[in-house]
Amino acid sequence: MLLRHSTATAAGRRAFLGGVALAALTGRHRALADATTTLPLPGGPGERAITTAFPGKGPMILQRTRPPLLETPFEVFDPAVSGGVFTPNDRFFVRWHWAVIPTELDVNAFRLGVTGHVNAAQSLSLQDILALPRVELAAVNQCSGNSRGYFAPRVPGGEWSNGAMGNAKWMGVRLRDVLDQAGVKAGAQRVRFAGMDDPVVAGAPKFMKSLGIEHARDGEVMLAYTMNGEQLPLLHGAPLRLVVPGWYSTYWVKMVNSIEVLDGPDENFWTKVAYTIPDTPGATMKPGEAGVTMVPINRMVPRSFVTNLAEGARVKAGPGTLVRGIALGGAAGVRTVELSTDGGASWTPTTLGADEGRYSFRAWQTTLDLPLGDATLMLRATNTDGLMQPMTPNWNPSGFMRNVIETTRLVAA
Ligand SMILES: Nc1nc2c(c(=O)[nH]1)N[C@H]1C(S)=C(S)[C@@H](COP(=O)(O)O)O[C@H]1N2
Ligand SMILES: [Mo]
Repeated sequence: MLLRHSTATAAGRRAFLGGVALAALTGRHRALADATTTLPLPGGPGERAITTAFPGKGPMILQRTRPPLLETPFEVFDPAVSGGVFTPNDRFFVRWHWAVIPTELDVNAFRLGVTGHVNAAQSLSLQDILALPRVELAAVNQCSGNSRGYFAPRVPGGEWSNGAMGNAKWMGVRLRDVLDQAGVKAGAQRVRFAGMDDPVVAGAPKFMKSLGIEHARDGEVMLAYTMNGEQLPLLHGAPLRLVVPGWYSTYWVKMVNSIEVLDGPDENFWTKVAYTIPDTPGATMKPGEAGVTMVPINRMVPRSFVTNLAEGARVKAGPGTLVRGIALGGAAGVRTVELSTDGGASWTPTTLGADEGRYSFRAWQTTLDLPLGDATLMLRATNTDGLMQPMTPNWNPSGFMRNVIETTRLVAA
């Protein structure tokens, strides 16, 4: 039994946030004895174990056990496999920085502190949170380092393939409404979030992230308590996680129990030093280049993927080859997903699927008429801000923000 429901006094509370336990988090994580997968990472080795040992999770690619780093096997993103553009909770990627993660949650004792540059510091119970207006939004949660394994030259970090992303419907409350309970004072600059997880090593910096005050109060940033209509799983940050639509998931702080309003800059390691990118178009620089200005990572950029045909797949020559997949617009909606079979000389628009909201994955599909022989598909998304995927890969020392046009080689026979 993965989630244990314990004493919860109010029915509403039980419905959303029944007491949960996650004993296996610190327990034995074995990879399945034989199951492995091969990720097509340049420079290899691409061999990874498939694990089913994590609570509430189906088969996942094991990148690291403690703290958990689990990648979504790419076939899960195919709309025909997942029944749409939402990533099932039990296949959603998992990433934590520090290994001390609560394995149990006492819903009655939980308090969310709202402190700092406010009129009246708050200590909010889950009841208080559930009493606020409810909002729901579809949004892609993508790790800054998704696809890092494709960086050349290679950079240190989790060597993810393309599965450190997922799309869910998040329900919760507006961060603005929570901040208004405390009353943000004039002169507030940033809002910093910390969760219930802790470093293993004494003195190591606790994971925290902050947002500018305007962003925090934009009415879109939310504290979510459900994910795809289910209680937020502990691995994904129960009881409350920040959802920052259109921004990389480093900002989507899990198990949030502290919100601190700052009247100055955030000097914490995780905002100031870690998670910075070159302040250049596409966050790109040359390996070893000196004097590059670095800024905190921020908005996501458009990406698109073929999900029904793997690299090297054999298809029938002639008309009628169905190609489909998903795209994300990043910090804006998907405007077009175009396909090229001539190395990018000409592009043909594909047909977009239902619009689930601008921060959601968007399905696309088209049919091809391929001549006999090898074919190379290139796929390019443009977002509603006019931002387009680039032809050449970016590079930066942390392996962030990859969004180059993807190619898929096929054999038509
Ligand atoms: N409390 C806490 N929140 C966190 C992190 C963390 O280490 N601790 N990691 C962040 C990063 S870098 C990522 S990629 C996402 C992963 O979210 P997920 O595990 O729900 O997919 O959580 C973010 N929120
Ligand atoms: Mo991340």
